[in-house]
Amino acid sequence: MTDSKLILPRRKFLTGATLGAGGLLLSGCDALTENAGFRSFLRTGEALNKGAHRLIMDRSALAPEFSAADISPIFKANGSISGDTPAYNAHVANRFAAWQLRIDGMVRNPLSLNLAQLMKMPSREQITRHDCVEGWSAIGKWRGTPLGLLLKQADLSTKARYIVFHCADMWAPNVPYYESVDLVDAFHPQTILAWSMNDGTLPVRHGAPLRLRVERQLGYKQAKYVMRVEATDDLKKFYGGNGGYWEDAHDYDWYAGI
Ligand SMILES: Nc1nc2c(c(=O)[nH]1)N[C@H]1C(S)=C(S)[C@@H](COP(=O)(O)O)O[C@H]1N2
Ligand SMILES: [Mo]
Repeated sequence: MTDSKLILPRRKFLTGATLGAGGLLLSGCDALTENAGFRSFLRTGEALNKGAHRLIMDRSALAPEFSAADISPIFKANGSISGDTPAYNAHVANRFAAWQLRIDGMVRNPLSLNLAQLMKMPSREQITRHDCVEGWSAIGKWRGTPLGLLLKQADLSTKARYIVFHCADMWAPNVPYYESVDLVDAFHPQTILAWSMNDGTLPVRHGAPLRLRVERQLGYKQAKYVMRVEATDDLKKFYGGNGGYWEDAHDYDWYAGI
């Protein structure tokens, strides 16, 4: 037996060991998603769009977090830059003093919480990168209430499968912005309803008084102007039935994992 035959497998093994479990998992996913046949399989049909992509990812992994020095000096505001309805504008004028977040649907203990109550709860702070499908990214610091904590307080029903976020901004008559996530993302440790951005109160253009941060997904999932959080067993019950404004309007993937 020659030396090279002995050395080659050992070197392969060392590379694998150095990469670690996360690295190996990632390279496995890359190999799959680089395969054109598998990519088109992923995009086939609604059931697969909601399932296959999620199955090949490590759903509990954390999105990268950055340091204060990485925070973008300019963070673009995109989509709606205000809730811009008479009711929303009245809340802005009143500095959201009378505003309340409603948490209802498939919960045993529906909640109404004002901003002060939300801010008194345990919160999480994270510096993360926002990636918009339009091709820009920005790093910002977010602080907010973990969604999982709120859902536990609301006593989520065992029948619930998705969490829907109802937003203030209307894109057409009877067409508000809305978004939804499954329960894995709802209880992910980095999924928060943020009321602070870059150490200040959340600005109106970035979704005041409350916006979702679901850091393992693309920008359009980060619902701004969240007024109501509703637990449900079926996304077909809402608007166009695809789980979000862009999913209904433009065929965007419901699961926008990054
Ligand atoms: N309510 C609401 N949420 C929204 C949008 C919107 O138009 N309305 N736009 C989405 C898109 S496409 C992006 S990229 C981000 C932009 O967030 P930002 O304005 O804080 O950058 O918000 C998302 N959430
Ligand atoms: Mo976006």
